[in-house]
This record gives sequence, structure tokens and C-alpha cells, in this order.
Amino acid sequence: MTEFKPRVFSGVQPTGNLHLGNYLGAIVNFVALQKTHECVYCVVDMHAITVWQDPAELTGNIREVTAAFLAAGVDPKAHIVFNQSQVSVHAELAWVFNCVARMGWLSRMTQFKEKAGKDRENASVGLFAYPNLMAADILAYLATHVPVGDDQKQHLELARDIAIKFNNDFSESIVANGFGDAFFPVTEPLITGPATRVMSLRDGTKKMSKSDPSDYSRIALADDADGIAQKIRKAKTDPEPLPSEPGGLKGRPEADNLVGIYAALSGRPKESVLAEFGGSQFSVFKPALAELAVEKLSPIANEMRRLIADPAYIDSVLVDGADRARVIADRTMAGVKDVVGFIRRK
Ligand code: AQP
Repeated sequence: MTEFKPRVFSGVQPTGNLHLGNYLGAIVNFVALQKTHECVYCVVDMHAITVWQDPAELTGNIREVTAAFLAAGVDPKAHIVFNQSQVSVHAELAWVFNCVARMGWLSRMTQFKEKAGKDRENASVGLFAYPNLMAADILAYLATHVPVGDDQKQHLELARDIAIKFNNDFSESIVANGFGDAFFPVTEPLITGPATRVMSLRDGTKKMSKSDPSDYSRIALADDADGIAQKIRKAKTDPEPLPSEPGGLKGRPEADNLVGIYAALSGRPKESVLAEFGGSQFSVFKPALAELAVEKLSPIANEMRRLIADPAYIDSVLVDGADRARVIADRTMAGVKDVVGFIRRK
């Protein structure tokens, strides 16, 4: 069996309104994995344009996501931080994967169905082919592990299917070109950490998302202390006091979500949070949650503001990261060209 060096890859879209779900579901894990893995973290700007983005806002949002990575504790010197469009292999490899993935596979993607909605005829081709680009993002770095929130599970399964099909379709050529019995690793999703699916503050059955029209549905990473406290105060709840054990949260999605957020931010299990707050009304729990959220998130928001005020520094981090990312991705793409049978300068 071909042995692949352990490497982490993950990305976040610069589509504005970066929120607590992105932080707890993904970025917290990005930071933790730096201790044990070589990591590549990407601001996936080419994914963002699968739906319309105002150009000036997109530029600002790329810097905002980069600032969030750094403010949360990603080290751009020890690891790689860059924006996708600076490394052309992402697009090049995605084309090869457009020819490996099957229409039927992509037609089953629930995110496309949700985002295209009823007006499917008018959705961009890029929105449909999005998971192939995501597979290219990961596999350009031969990444073995991908930390993501729960909503990305289906796309990661597709990336695994693409790797397996490529390895099978080209098996003879892979061996003939000296790559052993597999060219691409079959990537493991890492859907772990304190909160793999943070829900909307307005509706506990919907995930917290950047595109929700209500600002009150999410805590933005850029929110100031007053904004955080106000959103938690206005969060939807039910009239019952909190239960003393997690079993009592069944059928109470909003209560479950707020307790989950408290647990994630405090690094404690839900059991321990409920042992403390069981029997309390939300009038007691919400201020405690607001205080904790401000304590944990305000330093990140402040550091993000400081970094965003220096765009030249952020851009230099991205250029440096892209230069280092390109070395790995170019090597992969050269191998793909040989395996597929393309002619290239050697
Ligand atoms: N609510 C969430 N809970 C936990 N994790 C989440 N993620 C997103 N929402 C939640 C994770 O954050 C990472 C970056 O997400 P993304 O920006 O690349 O894509 P997304 O899933 O489309 O993000 P949004 O915020 O939900 O945007 P819209 O509204 O455009 O759909 C991913 O690892 C994701 O799992």
C-alpha cells in the first residue's frame, strides 16, 4: 500500500459574516491540529464566486477570513495560509476531476439542492461542480485529514469517491509511472471538536449560516461585546427551565444549541454545564452565556480588527503561503499529468 505523509487541509469561504459555527466547527480544530500535523489552510475564494460576490467586498472578506485564522491562533510561518486563486493547480486539477466525477454523484449533493433552490436553471455551473473543486483543493496537497463541520460530510465523501475512482481508472498508469498502488490518499474527514453543528439563534433546527438574512441568527466573529450580548439576549428559547441532564434537551433544539455553545466555549461537557445550570431559567443562563462568549470571542475580534487595519501585512501572508503551497500542488499536478497521459515540459 502506498503510504501518504499525514497532512491536514481545510478551507473557509470568504463570503462575509464569518460566524461562531465556522469558528467552533472548523477554525478551533485548525488551531489544535497544528501541534500534531503539517497543515494547509486556505481561503477558498474560487468557491465563493459560485454565487455572486461584489468584487470590493470579496477582497475585504478574503482578508477577514485570513485575519480570523491568524487571530484564532493559526501560525502562518509554521504552516501554510493562502487564498485559493493564487494557486492555479486548484482549477487545473478540478477540471480533471470534472471528468472523473459522475453527474449522478453531483446531482445528489444536498448543498447544491439547498443553494440552487427552485431556480436551478439559473444556478451557476460552478455551484454544481463545487464539490469537484473541493476535492481538488484537498487532493492537490495529498491531504490525509480534513477538519470540517458536519455540513461538509457529504462533500468529503465525494472527494473520497473521486480519489478512489481516479486510483482505479488509472491504476496501470499509476504503477507504470512509479507511484505505487494509489496516486491519491482516501482522505479522512475530521468532524470532531466541541460543536460540529452550531444552530441558528433564531431557529434551533437550522444551522447557523453566513447567508441567513437575519443578523440575529448568528454571532459574527467580528461582533463587539454589546452585539454578542444583544444577540444572545434575543436568541429564541422555550419557556421551560434548563434540565439537569442532556436527555432533558430532547425536543428542545434552541435550548440544546445554547447549552452546546456554552459547553464548547467553556471546554466542558454538556453534563457539567447542566449540572451547574439545571433548573435555571434562561433569564439566568443567557447572561452567563453572554459573559462567557464575550470573554472568549472579544480577544479574537479585537485581534481581527488590528490585523484588518494592516491589509499589506495580510496580503503578504497570503502571497508567502501561496508560494509555499504552489510547490506542493505543482508537484501533484505534474504527477497527475503523467498519470493521465498529458505531455509536459520535464
Ligand atoms: N453552523 C455550523 N456549525 C459548525 N460548523 C460550521 N461550518 C459552517 N457552518 C457551521 C463549517 O465552517 C467551515 C467553513 O464553512 P464555509 O464558509 O466554507 O462554508 P459553509 O458551510 O457554506 O458556511 P456557512 O457559514 O454555512 O455559509 P452559507 O450560508 O453560505 O452556507 C466548514 O468546515 C463548515 O463545515
